[in-house]
Amino acid sequence: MENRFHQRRHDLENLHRTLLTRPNEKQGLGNGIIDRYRYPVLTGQHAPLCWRYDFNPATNPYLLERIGVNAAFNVGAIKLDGKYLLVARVEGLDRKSFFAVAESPNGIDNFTFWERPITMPDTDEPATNVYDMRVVQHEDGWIYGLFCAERKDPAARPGDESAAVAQCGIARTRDLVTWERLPDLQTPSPQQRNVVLHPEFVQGKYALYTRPQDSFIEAGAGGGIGFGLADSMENAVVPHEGIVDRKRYHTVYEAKNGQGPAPLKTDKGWLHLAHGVRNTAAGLRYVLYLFMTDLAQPDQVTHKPGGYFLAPEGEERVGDVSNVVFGNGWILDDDGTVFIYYASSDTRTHVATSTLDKLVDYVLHTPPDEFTSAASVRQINELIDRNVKYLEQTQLTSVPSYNGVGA
Ligand code: M1P
Repeated sequence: MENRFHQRRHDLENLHRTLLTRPNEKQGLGNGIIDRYRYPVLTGQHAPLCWRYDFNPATNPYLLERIGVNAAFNVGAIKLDGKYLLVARVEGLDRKSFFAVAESPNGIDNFTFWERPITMPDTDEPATNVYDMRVVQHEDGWIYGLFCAERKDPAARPGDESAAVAQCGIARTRDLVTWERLPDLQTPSPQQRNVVLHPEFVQGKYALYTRPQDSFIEAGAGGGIGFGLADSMENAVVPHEGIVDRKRYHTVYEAKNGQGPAPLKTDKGWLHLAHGVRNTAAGLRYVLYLFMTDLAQPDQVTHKPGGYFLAPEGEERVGDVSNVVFGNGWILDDDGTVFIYYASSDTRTHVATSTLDKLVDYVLHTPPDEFTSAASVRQINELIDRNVKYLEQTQLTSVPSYNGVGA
């Protein structure tokens, strides 16, 4: 018995070590906008064995997993002291999510959770579930974590055990270890999810991207990525929400959308990552898109490519909530590399890399959605015309990329 215990412990530790140290590999030729990687960077299986197993043979003679971890996804991200840090939504088998930090030396592999999950202080009204933290280094000197704090709907009909209220929880820290909890954000909307703090003051105030919603799931009438100003984060109140990026019929964000992480500052404007949701016969489909807002007025969209730049592919399409990609964390490195951390199907976390220059080029020069099939065909014809002209001028019509017939 003792031997079997020790053998199992040895095997578990080996397997875990192999997973944590597995080198990631850039995937082959993609669309040029991003590079994908072969392996997820974080999964439930990355959770330390010490969180899951009681290693005392007297109290766990079969070395059973005592506390299982189901998933690690929807991560906030920040680079601190040269380390790439993800604040993951870790979900137990009991469906409760909590936050835990995983660090990597290079941003693409070797992610290892810190010793303990984050102990997040509560407010006077404790949340049942917390998830999807957006981590932002604000110019006021604090690192803020904004996340969804979910509670049972006090107005739920008797017997309705699913009705919930989502609000924006706020906490701040200097080191991601010790967190000071602040009161939840107050807005005119009955529910809030996907709230993100802008990294700089706007008109001398804290600026927040919001996502007003009529109910727990439906964005409803207020639908879109909202924006509002708050005097303070210690008692954050957004008295008025304007809509920055509205949901719209027959787009990839026709059902709802939400700001991803805090936008990145570029010399052309603020670069935003967001998720868009549409309904299908197979359920909701979540994809990621990019847009840009004005440097002085970050609630004014200046450029927005049509469609998505990242959608679930292959194994990413399957998980606890299939056909979903969700991105609430990215890191801009000193050399201009952008690490986009996205989760697939509410189960695991991946990285895609790009550069700020490439993403800006994509956003500035990709045709916008013009909302009809006819307009999409016109855009393709315009591109073909430009290509024909260019290739004729440069006499390169025989290059393999020119594969139109009868143009
Ligand atoms: O299940 C997909 C996502 O659904 C919610 O996002 P949204 O509010 O935009 O619909 C969130 O619960 C998110 O965590 C989840 O990944």
